[in-house]
Amino acid sequence: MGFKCGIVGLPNVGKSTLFNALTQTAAAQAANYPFCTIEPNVGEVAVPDERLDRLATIAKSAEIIPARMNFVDIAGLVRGASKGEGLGNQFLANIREVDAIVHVLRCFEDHDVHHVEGRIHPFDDAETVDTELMLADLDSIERRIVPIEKKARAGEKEAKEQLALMSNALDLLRAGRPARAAELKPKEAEPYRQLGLITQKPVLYVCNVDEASAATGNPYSATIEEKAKREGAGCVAISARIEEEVAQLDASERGDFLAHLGLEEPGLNRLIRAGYALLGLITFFTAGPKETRAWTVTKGARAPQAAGAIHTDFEKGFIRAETIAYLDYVALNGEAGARDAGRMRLEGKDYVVADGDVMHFRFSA
Ligand SMILES: Nc1nc2c(ncn2[C@@H]2O[C@H](COP(=O)(O)OP(=O)(O)O)[C@@H](O)[C@H]2O)c(=O)[nH]1
Ligand SMILES: [Mg+2]
Repeated sequence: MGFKCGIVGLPNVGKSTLFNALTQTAAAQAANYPFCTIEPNVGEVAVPDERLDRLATIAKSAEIIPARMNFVDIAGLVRGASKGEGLGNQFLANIREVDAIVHVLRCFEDHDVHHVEGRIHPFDDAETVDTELMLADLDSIERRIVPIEKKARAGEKEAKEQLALMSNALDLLRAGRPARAAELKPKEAEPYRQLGLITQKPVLYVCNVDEASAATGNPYSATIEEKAKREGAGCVAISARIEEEVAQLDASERGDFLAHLGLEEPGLNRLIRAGYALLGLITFFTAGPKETRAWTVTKGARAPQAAGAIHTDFEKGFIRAETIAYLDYVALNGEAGARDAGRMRLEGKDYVVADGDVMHFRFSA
């Protein structure tokens, strides 16, 4: 499965440092589960979820298999990228492929690390990046809209609908607003997404702060947090430097190192979870003696689709899903306890899966 978050930002803000920390951590965990690096700039990471450990203890599982997602280190975003500057065209091709955008902003001062604009100002940096992305979208829509207009004038119904959505995006972009600001009817959401606009993809700001501010953020990151709130975007403050160091430590050394910095867990865990949520993904579990495993579905998925995440046969022959909410499973000490207490539900094909459901599928082969 290929849910991907693309890491973007101006040069020297810490994208590759962050990406390397992410993949090193994943490589360190690779002993536990099958792992692959797809391409040098694409890394697959496990989604940290403490519920897995609790379920595995109760189910006495031999193995734990976490959910996974991908991060892509997308290089080449500079002023003018939308017009092909720097690695412009390749940059645009790479970013069109991802499902969500992780936008890294430099919120640390360090005279040894050159800033492309010569000053630390994450808010302005964000605008510079946003502007490039909006220009790229504007260019793409303006090129594609002409033939659609012709078809719409000729009375083609589908073209008319598409034209309306394109015009909607065009108005926003011309007003300097991202395509994701569109107010859509539910049935328009999917065709709008199909337009493939970069600024329609959900965004998460990552404030790369100095080491001393890793636990609290700093005044720079505060400006971005406010911006994110206004836009309904996600925001995480992190120190890429620290994450790089943490990634190189043994699991046994990590706890002390993090505690010393006032952190409960690596910032990467927060980043990965935020990325997962940004992609609109939720987790359901299967738990048994062999393994406890996290599975991924998009929010709103129904029980047969969840079954299909495990095996297509499960989806085709779906009969019902024995479902226990995570909290019930833990409180009642597992499947037998939950069943006895009447907390195991038999759900049918219209059931919308809830995050944390522990599921067992009945199907006919
Ligand atoms: N002081 C400090 N330097 C950092 C931090 N993150 C990255 N750097 C340095 O900034 C430079 C550029 O980082 P890099 O990850 O290659 O940036 P990219 O161009 O966005 O991929 C490197 O020399 C990093 O060591 C940080 O959190 N603090
Ligand atoms: Mg880089």
